Amino acid sequence: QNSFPPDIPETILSLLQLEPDEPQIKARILVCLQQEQGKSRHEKPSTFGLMCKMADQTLFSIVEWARSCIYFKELEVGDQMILLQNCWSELLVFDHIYRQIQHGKENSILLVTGQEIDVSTIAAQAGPSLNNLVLKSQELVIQLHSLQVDRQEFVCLKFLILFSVDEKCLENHTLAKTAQEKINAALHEYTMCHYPHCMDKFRLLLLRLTDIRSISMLAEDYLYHKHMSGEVPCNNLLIEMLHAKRA
Ligand code: DR9
Repeated sequence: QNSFPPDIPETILSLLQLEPDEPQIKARILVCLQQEQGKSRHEKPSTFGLMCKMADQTLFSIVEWARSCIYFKELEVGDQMILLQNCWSELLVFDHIYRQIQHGKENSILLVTGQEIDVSTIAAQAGPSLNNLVLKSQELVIQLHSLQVDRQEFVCLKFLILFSVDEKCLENHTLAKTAQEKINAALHEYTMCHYPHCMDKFRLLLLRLTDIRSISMLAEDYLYHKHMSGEVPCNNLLIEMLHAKRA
């Protein structure tokens, strides 16, 4: 495959170039988790604690990605905060979902660390809320897989999630509106050109954003309850974002 196929819209090419390097992120997070395990020599950190750290670090790299994004980087910090507070959990969920699509196994999930966890293990260890979350996300993985969502579409959807706020909430209405319109148009053109046999792909892809939204809301609720029962480690970016949104 050519790395610069001429028939990919310019906007999508520029988003592809901003894609973070997954092996690099994986390595960084692994170091972070090792440090975490070294810290508490007496009591082994819980699975949950480590998973929180992992999600936290993933969120850091998502924020870094957003700050490098076209349009986003031109916004004032205030507007950037509004956008990120609105979508951080959706971006985390979508990141997780896309990793599962690439993983391509229904009976296990793949973490950013490269660790593979059997769904049966989760069924045995997790409570009902977490189980429901994993189940719902596996269903979405299957749907998106059967839609054959590709990397170009993935970066567009990520970008649409980042800008999925009523532009009236922002100082810079025009820029946000332009960003949404540009990506929508690019994604539409791309799907029509590359999947002509599936005229509806654009619409079907956008519909799935609703599922990501609802899974992310369940995930926030789950995390909030864990936080309230004192299980989430402190100094956690996830919790900070959770509070910022509910405040
Ligand atoms: C807020 C948005 C966050 C979205 C984050 C998506 C990325 C998270 C990536 C993967 C989640 C992997 C889940 C791994 C399961 C590990 C094995 C297991 O089942 O451990 C059980 C342990 C405790 O379970 P419980 O909370 O249900 O309590 C059980 C009770 O004590 C006895 O009945 O669960 C964990 O360790 C889960 C850690 C998740 C931490 C990440 C925080 C993010 C918040 C929500 C995650 C929802 C993920 C669903 C996938 C989209």
